[in-house]
Amino acid sequence: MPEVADFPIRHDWSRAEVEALFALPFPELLHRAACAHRQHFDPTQVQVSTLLSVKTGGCPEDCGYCPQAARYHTGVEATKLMETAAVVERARQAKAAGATRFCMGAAWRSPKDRDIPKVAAMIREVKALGLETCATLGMLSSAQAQALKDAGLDYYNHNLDTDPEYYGDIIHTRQVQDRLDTLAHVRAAGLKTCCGGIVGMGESRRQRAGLLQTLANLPAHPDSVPINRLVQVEGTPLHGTVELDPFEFVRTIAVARILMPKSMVRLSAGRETMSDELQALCFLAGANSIFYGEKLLTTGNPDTAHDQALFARLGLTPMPVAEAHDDSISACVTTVHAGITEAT
Ligand code: SAM
Ligand code: DTB
Ligand code: SF4
Repeated sequence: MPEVADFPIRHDWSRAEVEALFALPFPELLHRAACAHRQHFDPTQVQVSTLLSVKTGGCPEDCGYCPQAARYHTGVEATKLMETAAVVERARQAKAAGATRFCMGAAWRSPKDRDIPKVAAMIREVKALGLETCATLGMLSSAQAQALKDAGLDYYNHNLDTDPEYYGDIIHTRQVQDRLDTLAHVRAAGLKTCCGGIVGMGESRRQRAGLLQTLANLPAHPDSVPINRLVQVEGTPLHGTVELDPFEFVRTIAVARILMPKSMVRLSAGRETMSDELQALCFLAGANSIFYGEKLLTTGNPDTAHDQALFARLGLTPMPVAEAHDDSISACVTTVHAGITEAT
């Protein structure tokens, strides 16, 4: 019986190593992921974020999965940037419902400089409610990243979305390097990064491994790693893609947890069509963050009452903000190791 190794923070993962993790027997993979999870987190706590689309639809990009791209006929109506007061009211409601982080999304390729003061005002007021703030607005210049940081932004979400090898099959209007440049600007401004991708877009396991390898080999592991399961929307090129095996989705969560043990791994888009049992497996595999609230950006998410009941049935509790990145929990791993030793 192999020893369960410790889970160091590494940035030099090879594709073969990541593929080997994917190929482990399911119980062994989940066990390793659960150990990695316990090294830095209390596995009963789940971070809870709420999303709001502050500017919907009409996007000039061609991301093949996205209902907000103007070129696809998905029925999503384009709107202008919301007024600050309306955004703050939604943030207040999210806080009252139990969210600790509020993420504002805009269907932009990148914000115009004239948009930044408006978004900055939203960030300042949402932050003043005592919520963590997150924004996802497309590509940012370094000056824009700094302006958002100065307004009180905590996290910036910008995804790699898929393996660099598969990227050209999904998006043609911006390159992987553009995304890496934005992430560098975000890190340089002192913002925390939220960066992940989508699975179930017809990629191979090797390409899922490539996405996670690329995320883990970034100069710093993203603080949050959203793993989205493709929400198939009629009118987008990816509508009709063969569904991913649910166990393969769980494996993706587990490998993300092992590669990035200190990051929040978010069970992100796609929960609305997941069973409670599948979500429970994802939490066992090391997911410790969700989007909470009945809408993502334009598509649905489980009812809050359903999520509250699921947390109660599984003995999960919302993670208080200060608990993130608590290194003092590593003793749990020792306990698990001891259990293995005794059992063998
Ligand atoms: N427009 C900005 C951008 O693309 O950077 C920010 C908003 S964009 C909607 C944020 C992320 O949502 C995308 O990078 C993608 O990972 C995710 N997303 C969009 N449509 C999705 C879908 N149908 N299923 C799963 N995730 C999706
Ligand atoms: C992320 O990785 N997933 C969220 C958030 N970051 C912005 C968005 C999911 C969008 C799902 C499709 C929609 O609702 O439009
Ligand atoms: Fe536009 Fe973002 Fe959708 Fe791509 S993912 S089409 S950039 S809103």
